[in-house]
Amino acid sequence: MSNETLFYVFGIALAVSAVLVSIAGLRMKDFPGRAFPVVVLWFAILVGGGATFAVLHAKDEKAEKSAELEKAGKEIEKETSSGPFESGASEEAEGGEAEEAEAEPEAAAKGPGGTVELAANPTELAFDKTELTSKPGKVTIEFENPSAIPHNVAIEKDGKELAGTATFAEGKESVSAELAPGTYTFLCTVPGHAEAGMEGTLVVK
Ligand SMILES: [Cu+2]
Repeated sequence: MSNETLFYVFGIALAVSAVLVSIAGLRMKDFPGRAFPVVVLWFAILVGGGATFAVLHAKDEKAEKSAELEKAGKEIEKETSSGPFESGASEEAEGGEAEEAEAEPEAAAKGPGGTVELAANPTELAFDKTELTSKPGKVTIEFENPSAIPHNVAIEKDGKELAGTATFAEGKESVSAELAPGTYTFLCTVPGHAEAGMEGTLVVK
């Protein structure tokens, strides 16, 4: 039986007893008389029991509420922490270098394109080149990272990433983009790497 039910049982018993005692008092001349201590004890038990279970019931409700609150809090936490961590570091790294050609990449990306090779330094935060050149069209950077430090290479125009490889260590990956004539930036977007020197200019002409 729950504390709530017991509270009601004691409450109802108390009310019924009160009615019975008052009826008995009206009907019987010398009530409570010798039964007085018993009546007092009976009421003390009922009142004490009712009060006890009222308190216990209030505690139950409190516990239920805090459990609900905790659950709600956890759900909120889940929602707020589900977004992937994104660093704005790569955007800051972009200087004012790439402001020459304003051509729309898709409109004027016609051309043979080209493939260029790029590698990360095996031990330092650097690429082996700081400038890459290609014909307009589909430009592919074949990127090799011999280092145990994870790197990637992304192509940016005016601080906006156009394409990029995954971040990986000790491997080879390539990235392609349809590029119109202009000056682009290639960089490693791992926080701090472009600032340390993993950044260069990709000239398409
Ligand atoms: Cu890097």
